[in-house]
Amino acid sequence: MKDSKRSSRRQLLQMGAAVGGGLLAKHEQASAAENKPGQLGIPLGPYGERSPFEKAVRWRRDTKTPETGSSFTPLQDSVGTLTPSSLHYERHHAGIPTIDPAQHRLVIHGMVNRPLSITVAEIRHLPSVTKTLVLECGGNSGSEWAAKNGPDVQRSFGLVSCSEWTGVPLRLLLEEAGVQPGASWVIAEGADACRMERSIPIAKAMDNILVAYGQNGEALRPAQGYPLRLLIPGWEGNANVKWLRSLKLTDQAYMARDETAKYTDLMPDGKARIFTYQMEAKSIITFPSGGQTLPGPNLYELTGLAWSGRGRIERVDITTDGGRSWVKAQLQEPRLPIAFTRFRLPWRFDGREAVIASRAVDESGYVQPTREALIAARGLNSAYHFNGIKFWKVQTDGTVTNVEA
Ligand SMILES: Nc1nc2c(c(=O)[nH]1)N[C@H]1C(S)=C(S)[C@@H](COP(=O)(O)O)O[C@H]1N2
Ligand SMILES: [Mo]
Repeated sequence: MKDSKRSSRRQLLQMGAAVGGGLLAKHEQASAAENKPGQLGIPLGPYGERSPFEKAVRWRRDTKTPETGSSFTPLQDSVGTLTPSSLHYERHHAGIPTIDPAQHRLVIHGMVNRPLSITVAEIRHLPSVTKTLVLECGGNSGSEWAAKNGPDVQRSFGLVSCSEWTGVPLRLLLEEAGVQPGASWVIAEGADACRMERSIPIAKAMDNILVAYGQNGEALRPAQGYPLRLLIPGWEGNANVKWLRSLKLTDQAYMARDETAKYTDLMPDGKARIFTYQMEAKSIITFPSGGQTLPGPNLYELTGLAWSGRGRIERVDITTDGGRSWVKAQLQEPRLPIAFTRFRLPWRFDGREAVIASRAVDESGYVQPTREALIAARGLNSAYHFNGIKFWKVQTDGTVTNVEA
């Protein structure tokens, strides 16, 4: 502990010493005239677009039907802690339905005293809550179970994003409907073609779930569930039903496809872990990461993102020697619970091969495990819920790859 504190302070001092010469390459020809100050720019527009020079896009694997599949957030290009709505990862089982909010209804029925059919306008007028929350697919980084050869942070870890969500507490709507004694589950159903369903225990439904209509200061994007979706803090993406149309109170779980055939973990003893909703602490170095190249030996800011479904990130440790020693990274404040926390560490690349990784610790004391520890506990049958430590290799020429390359 003491050692890691001292060495991170030493690295900071090194970085400080380099400011004022050495961090930036010399550009002798640079001049302000490049901006052509005499020329008018383009006109004002009604809805913003990013600079044409910015190229970060979601990545998707080809699927038989273009409507289904996943697209991955370019985490390596992210700065700060929020994901722009336009780059939020997507996971659709039956395409993105086009829903007119004036026609849409949310029905609350089953074991309730007063079945409700609520309009979107009514929901938007109820007392609201805004929370910054990570959303992560239970299948994110699932390819890491089989091998450590993910080429880059986007394709291996990009099924996670962080937005500011606004909505109504689900509890408020359930209390309005009057939950009958004995009702122990809420079955949520989407309005997409597959009518995706998930079963949610009543205790969580009465705790902190949002029926969200807002994302990053505007309405939800269609891909994120416009006009209404569930936002379940800390729980796997799949349970966060989009295009929400129905909430049915029952006394048993539905055993829907996505909680039986999918999003369960087959353990080595042949039994499956099921209803494993909560996502655990995880972190990933985004710079330097696979596919990037360091232009040469120099001081760099090593940075990345950490998050936990259980709450705040307490600490992130960094290794640059393959896990032999660890130092504490600086954490961006405020550290919001169940949200991206950016970590940073000044780091000198001296031209020798370096194997780097981050390890997150959350406020519950949970420590992000190694891949080996996860495999020892859960075997290799699973495709879901991988949160192992990810190592990148910085080669002597500055190229960054996975550790198997
Ligand atoms: N109705 C409906 N809800 C859904 C899905 C879907 O296909 N249909 N996909 C689920 C899965 S698997 C995930 S990971 C998240 C993805 O949310 P996003 O596309 O907003 O990132 O939504 C969940 N909710
Ligand atoms: Mo998912």
